[in-house]
Amino acid sequence: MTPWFDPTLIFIGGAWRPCASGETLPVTDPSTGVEMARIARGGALDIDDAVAAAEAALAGDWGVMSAAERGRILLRLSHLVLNHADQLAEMEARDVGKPLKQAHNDVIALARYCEFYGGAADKLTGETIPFNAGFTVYTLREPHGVTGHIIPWNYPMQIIGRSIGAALATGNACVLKPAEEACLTALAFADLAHQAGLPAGALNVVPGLGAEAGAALTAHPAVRHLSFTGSVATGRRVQIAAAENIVPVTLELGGKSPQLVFADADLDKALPFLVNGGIQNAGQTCSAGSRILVQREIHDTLAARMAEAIGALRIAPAMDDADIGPLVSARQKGIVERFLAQASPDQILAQAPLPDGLPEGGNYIPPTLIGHIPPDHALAQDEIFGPVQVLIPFEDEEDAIRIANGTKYGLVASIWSADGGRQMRLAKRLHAGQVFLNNYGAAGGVELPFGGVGHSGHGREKGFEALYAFTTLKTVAAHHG
Ligand code: TXE
Repeated sequence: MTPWFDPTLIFIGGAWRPCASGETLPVTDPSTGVEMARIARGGALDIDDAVAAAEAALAGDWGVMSAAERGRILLRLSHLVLNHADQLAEMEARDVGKPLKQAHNDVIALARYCEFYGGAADKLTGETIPFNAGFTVYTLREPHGVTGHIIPWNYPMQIIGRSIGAALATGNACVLKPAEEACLTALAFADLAHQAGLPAGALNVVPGLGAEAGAALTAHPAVRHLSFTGSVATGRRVQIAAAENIVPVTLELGGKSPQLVFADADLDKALPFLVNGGIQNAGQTCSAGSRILVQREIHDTLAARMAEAIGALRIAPAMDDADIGPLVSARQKGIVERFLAQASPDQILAQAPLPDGLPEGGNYIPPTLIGHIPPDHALAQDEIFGPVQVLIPFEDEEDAIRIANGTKYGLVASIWSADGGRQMRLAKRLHAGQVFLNNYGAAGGVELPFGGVGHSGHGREKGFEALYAFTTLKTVAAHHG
């Protein structure tokens, strides 16, 4: 698969060009370990140019474009994404190792974000405020200006859709720094946005290393909003950089999300969600349901059923479209292997064997269920970001809540139970930005506000909430006597 654009270039001011250093970085196919392309090693000079191009767009056509017209561009972009679905899905599958079907789902989600935010662009309104006699007071929702977007490698298209879609709908001009492991679909998206009629400079894409292009973007004084999805450690750096320039920041930093399974749960319905919540995208999902908390009386039954389901999972290179592909990089594989090494043999409740014939250089990890560990064990506390789940028993509601809320994270959670009262009671008490009752993930729902508490971050993306995050509110008070 050869991209229809030159991936060694960066996209600034509506045009392709080499990065200032002229250097490139390798793109490795995670399924095989073989180099498949090269991308630009953008740096501080390129970020300066990208920010200048974004400022020029705001001072030009983009800055005065009506909300309705911005929406139409996003709707055209949505169609273009769908028209290129097969190419985008294959590009992503080869680039990050996700099974082709999952990559296709990501394309559909990207198109849906463009559709949702395209439709919403001209629906965001201010309000009039009753005030003293002789005054008329109203509010205006205005774009921040230049926005910086730092994107990870696990769901590049979905995260670009939710972040760039909302920022463009509200009239910001964006500088996007994709993850060094996953730049191809970001560049493709910029090209499609250009084809859709997005004015030059409204979206600029600078691939490069986090410590170089990423750090330069977060430190740039003309960037007026930062959105970041990634690790807690880098998120902390991004927030510090934002503090230096006094700009708002949205952080989505992953989690260790619990799924609470009570003895009265419909296990037939729950089982696919319990397993898939942990292994989807080889577990490299911020909202992975990686902690299964189960009421003690059904612990052994659930352990046996999960072991059976995990044992039947198919693992293969991304383009073979099995249940699980490789992890994104040898580095990520190393992180997960180090976690797995902390489990003793009697703590491995289930592990799907890796099939014969997998390419030698691929980053494959067998899906694994771990048990017989205390809730404060590192395997039950830390984000592993691989196809590894832990199973922990609880006694009753109090115990379940104590364990569920007992990590530094709080992104999502689910409750599996037939008792409606219990669902309502516990949904209020869970530390999480989203709670699912007898389901997991709500099929991704682009309409649903998403974000965390605690070390999972702050601010909300997706849905209408994101439009508020990408605007600043101005109050106008007119005294007319
Ligand atoms: O993340 P980083 P990494 C978690 C997951 C994973 C761990 C490490 O647990 O094992 O993070 O992954 C850019 N200034 N998540 O190292 O470093 C970088 O180029 C500005 C959870 O890949 O956070 C990339 O674009 N930017 C997560 C992005 O930050 C910098 C998704 C993410 O990289 C930078 C990914 C810097 N100094 C990993 N350093 C989720 N929430 O879904 C790096 N970057």
